[in-house]
Amino acid sequence: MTRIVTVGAAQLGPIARTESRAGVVNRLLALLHQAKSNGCDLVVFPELALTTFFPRWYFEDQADIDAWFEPRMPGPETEPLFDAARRLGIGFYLGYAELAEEEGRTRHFNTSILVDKAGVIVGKYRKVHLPGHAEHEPWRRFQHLEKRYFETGNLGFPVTRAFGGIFGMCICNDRRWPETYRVMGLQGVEMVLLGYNTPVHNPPAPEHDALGNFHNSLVMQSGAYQNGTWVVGVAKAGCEEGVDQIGNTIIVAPSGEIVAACSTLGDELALARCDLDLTRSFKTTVFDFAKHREPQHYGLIVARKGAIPPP
Ligand code: CDT
Repeated sequence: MTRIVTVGAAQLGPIARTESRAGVVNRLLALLHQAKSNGCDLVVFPELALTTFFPRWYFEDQADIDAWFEPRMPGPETEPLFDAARRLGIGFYLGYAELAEEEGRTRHFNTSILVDKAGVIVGKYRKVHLPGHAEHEPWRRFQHLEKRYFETGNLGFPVTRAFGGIFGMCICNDRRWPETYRVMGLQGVEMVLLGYNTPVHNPPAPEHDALGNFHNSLVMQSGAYQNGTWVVGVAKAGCEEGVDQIGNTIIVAPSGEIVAACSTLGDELALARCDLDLTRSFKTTVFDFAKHREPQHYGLIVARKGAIPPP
């Protein structure tokens, strides 16, 4: 049996601070059309794909912060994406900054949505692992203020039935954590979609800078193999407002092998015909969780945040 989903990993090059939402959406539409003419069912865009990566700057005024967020999805600038999805019959994953009115207050999340071929939102995810810091740190050449601008996601790692399979989402730093894939793996995920903005230089650990692409591939390839799932990881790449970001957009098979990759740091589509049934030979053999996983023998369950057992 084969269940083929043809996926376009739509890497973006840099987005300037002054670039309008409408201008960015035109770039996304160009990639969507290119994907459709190459037979894609689904296109994956990066994290925070509608603007420059704004957490690299320190803002105090709430209005200056909120200007980067979308109060509605679709909104006036993003509606053309949904219209095109409907007209072309192609789905997409989109990362954006979400302003939500919930529990009687305004909330800020780093969010992604999954839109089906009818242009309907069928899945939503809010980033759980927020990297960086909450206060201005002037010693850094650029900031990484995700902990200041976003709340921790409150939706867990849900999976969605779509495109003939079981789909999950995560965002950027989530991809470095095995729990991300395993929580979705335990729900039978067959394809994990994710976007990222990853600076080449990490100010607190410059000794890791040369390993950026290696770590990027390492975490997605192991997450795929250890859970018998496809993983599609898509960068916002290149030199954005003076900060170099890695590219290395890849599509990873359930075997852990990379089957498609971008080769530039600009707007580029990498394509793969992904057979969701390839997940079977991993999920029913070496990673048959029901048969071989032994959670009752893993010892102390450390569920508290940051908890490390005493020496
Ligand atoms: N956007 C994002 O999550 N980026 C992080 C950078 C980590 S360094 C603070 C990442 O894990 O790629």
